[in-house]
Amino acid sequence: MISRNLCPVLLSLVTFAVTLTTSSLVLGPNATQPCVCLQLKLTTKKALAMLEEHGGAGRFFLMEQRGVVYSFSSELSGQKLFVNMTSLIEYDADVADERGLLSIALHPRFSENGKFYTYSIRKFNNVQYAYVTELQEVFGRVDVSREKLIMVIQQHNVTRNGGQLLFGNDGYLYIFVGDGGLRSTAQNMSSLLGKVLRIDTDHAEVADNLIRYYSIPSDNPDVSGLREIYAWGFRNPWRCSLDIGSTRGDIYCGDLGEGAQDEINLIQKGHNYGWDIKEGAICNNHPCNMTGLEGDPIFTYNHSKGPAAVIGGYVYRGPSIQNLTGRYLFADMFSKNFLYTLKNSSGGQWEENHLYYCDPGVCPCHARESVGEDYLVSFSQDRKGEVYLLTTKSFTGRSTDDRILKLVSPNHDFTVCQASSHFSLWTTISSVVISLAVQALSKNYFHIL
Ligand SMILES: [Ca+2]
Repeated sequence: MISRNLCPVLLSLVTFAVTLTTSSLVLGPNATQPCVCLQLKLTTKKALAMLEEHGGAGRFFLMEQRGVVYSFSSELSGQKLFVNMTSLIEYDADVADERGLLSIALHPRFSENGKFYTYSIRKFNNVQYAYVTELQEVFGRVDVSREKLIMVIQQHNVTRNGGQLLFGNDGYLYIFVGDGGLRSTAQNMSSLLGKVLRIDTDHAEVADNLIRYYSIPSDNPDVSGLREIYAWGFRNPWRCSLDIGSTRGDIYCGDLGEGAQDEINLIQKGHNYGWDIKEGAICNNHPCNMTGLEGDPIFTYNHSKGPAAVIGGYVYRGPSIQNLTGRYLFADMFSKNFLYTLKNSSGGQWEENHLYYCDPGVCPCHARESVGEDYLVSFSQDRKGEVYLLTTKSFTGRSTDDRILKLVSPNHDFTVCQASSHFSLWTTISSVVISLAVQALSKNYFHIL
């Protein structure tokens, strides 16, 4: 008799619980905004890059700023040390150091030739330089002592080191160099600082009676300056990426401003992106001489709400979050509640939206992480086009539980999680029923149940 009479109560409690949860389904803090869930993939120590090998065994490589690269299987398991460059580079884990190992790029035919490239900050005779080097995996091992120096660029400060490497659709290596802490360098065409450089690493050539391990692509722009220069006028390009779904090979880049505006740029050959004549859309000199500034940012934002540091991301090309397809995702290190998305509208305008993190209650059971108080320092994209956030708990290099979080689509229907929510839902229902029964018995109300 008890069970028969309890049924309507149980049913209404379950309906109530489901209604509560579905009311916030797939909506962010603002009910009109879409949101994404986060799945923990790896725990690391200040990782700044994660790459997936094209072909071969399909390994992943995870690069930590302190100078270590690990390899993982295609399922992101089986961690192995791949390269340790800690003794070569300048990096102080006790402070918020912007130096260290800042980028690696796999050669387009890495699975055949084992070649990859690094960008790191080092010292030589007590002077600081950005080093671009080539290393090679031979029979599963990388001998750091056999690295080839591709390029060495003097830095004037410990900050604004830039430091992205990537291979374009054209097979050439793109190198994103900060102004090195000396703002006048970005418009100086005799300096490699404050530039995007493009080189051919497959062909060595003789220059000034010396062999160098790269050549200049014949269609690099004619800039009446150093021939490595592909685009210029950058302050501190931080995290640049190739859109793997673009046949043109579009390259996007975040560029950190001085104190007023940060910006996102779409990199085009021979364009001047403004620094230090402009910061974002703001002119630094009066009267403003905009002659020759063709590289307008596609998006700028003010530092009006406090500290800001743009973190360039990726164009989402994964199969699992369909409403993000073709949108460029990026972030600011200090905006902890949302990502930015940019999409080129049919009218050619760039439309910006916020992408919030979902309430965990509407996320799949395996994807209920939150960014919390962590700082987002970089992004990653796998070969399928899925996007990952690289977060850290601290500006120093001492935190050990930094995270790699994969963006995951929220549920379209309410799902009770087997391990936790299912248990807690029934625990809640049971305790409510027992409490009602105890009250009923104690007050002799049993007949109304
Ligand atoms: Ca600019």
